[in-house]
Amino acid sequence: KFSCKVLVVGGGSGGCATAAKFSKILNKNDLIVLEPSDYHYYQPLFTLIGGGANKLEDSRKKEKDVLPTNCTWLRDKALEYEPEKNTVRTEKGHTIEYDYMLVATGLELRYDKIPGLLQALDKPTDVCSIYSPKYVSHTYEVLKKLETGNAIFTFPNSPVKCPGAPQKICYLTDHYLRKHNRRGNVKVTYNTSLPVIFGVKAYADALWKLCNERDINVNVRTNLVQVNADKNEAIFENLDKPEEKTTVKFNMLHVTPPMATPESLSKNKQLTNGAGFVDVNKDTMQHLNYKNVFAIGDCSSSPNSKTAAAAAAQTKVVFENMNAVMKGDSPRLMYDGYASCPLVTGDKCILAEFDYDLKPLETFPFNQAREIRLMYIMKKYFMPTLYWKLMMNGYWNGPAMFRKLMHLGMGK
Ligand code: FAD
Ligand code: UQ1
Repeated sequence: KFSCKVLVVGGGSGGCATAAKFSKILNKNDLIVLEPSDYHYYQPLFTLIGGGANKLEDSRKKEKDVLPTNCTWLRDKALEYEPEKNTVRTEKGHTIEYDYMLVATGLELRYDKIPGLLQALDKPTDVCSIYSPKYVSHTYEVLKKLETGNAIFTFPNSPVKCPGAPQKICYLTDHYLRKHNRRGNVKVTYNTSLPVIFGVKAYADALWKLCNERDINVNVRTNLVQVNADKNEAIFENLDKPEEKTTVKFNMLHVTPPMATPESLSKNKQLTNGAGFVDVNKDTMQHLNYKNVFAIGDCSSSPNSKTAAAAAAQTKVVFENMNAVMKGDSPRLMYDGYASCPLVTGDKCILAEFDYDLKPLETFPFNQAREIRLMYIMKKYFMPTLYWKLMMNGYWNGPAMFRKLMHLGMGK
């Protein structure tokens, strides 16, 4: 049995960044991070690994080197949450008692939800996926040998992390094929379950234009339901007419899997909403019923776009508000829903930044809805350093301060 003042469940982007902040004010025994993995991945690099610009090793560090030294790391998994008793039971049979808990378990990849998909990915075949460290490197292998036929990219019928990534890998494929004079022989198709190409109009307009110019076919409300890797066939349903199924032959199939919060969390109806997300106040990130429980990142019910950039903007809010509650005050700091998605389009990038109202909230004082080379350089070379050196050490709360500086006090 363990007990602590602050328990952080999940040592990914949000959990680790916030634990780093707490490690500066708490003793080692007062701060427990519950995290089963040996490695911590910088997932935003997966897109570039899929496109061949980076290697898997570039995206990973040992969890022990990423977590703050001044915390107690339990290499174990949360199995049962008992918020009325302030305890969590773990896979290895321990009970952890906490005064305050931050849930940061992220979203799980549910490749298993699509019949035939796991068999296809585990073989390997012409099916690939940048979302998992297990499959991301194979994406570039499939791309390298793609000469002719159909390249198909999917977006599932579930909430996802980084909703831009399913189309970034599509643009990277198009770019690669053009560079190698193969584009004329390959038909590129993006099939999305969503009714739109992107949730923010300014960026959606730019992306539609780009798809038209590059001859990328976009089908909305189109959902992958089955993969037959032996025959190189994918089956899609029309979400508006579910009885209407189409079978398509592919030479490359890039799959973004359905995602969900871990079942150990979603089965707890006291902590989560109907969709399985930790039921928090979207401004303060505090749980609606348990005032000593907060959530950060992909597993929270706050209706922002699920990105590491959003988790970064939430760390300060969560940290300050948990501290306020510890002092007997009410949470005061408000999260504005900031999320960012560097939409890599080849060797350039459209840097989408927006808030809860799906209105652009851009850091730089120029229109970011254009493809800009400098934004790609930032994504590839600057963001990883910012993540490992600043965010993972509790020093990055998102770019709000720079945005204000660059707009010289004008605007938000
Ligand atoms: P994670 O970082 O996923 O961490 C969750 C942690 O919880 C994991 O370490 C896991 O092991 C642990 N955990 C799970 N279950 C349990 C349990 N039961 N008990 C204990 N621990 C548990 N974001 C951007 O901002 N920009 C980008 O360009 C970008 N691109 C992306 C591209 C791809 C291909 C992917 C996959 C993601 C991308 N993201 C991007 C999204 C970003 O990686 C996530 O939004 C971010 O990591 C969320 O942080 P988190 O802490 O909520 O979850
Ligand atoms: C960001 O803060 C962040 O979190 C660390 C990302 O995830 C990797 C991003 O991709 C981006 C773009 C931001 C926003 C940062 C700037 C400087 C605009």
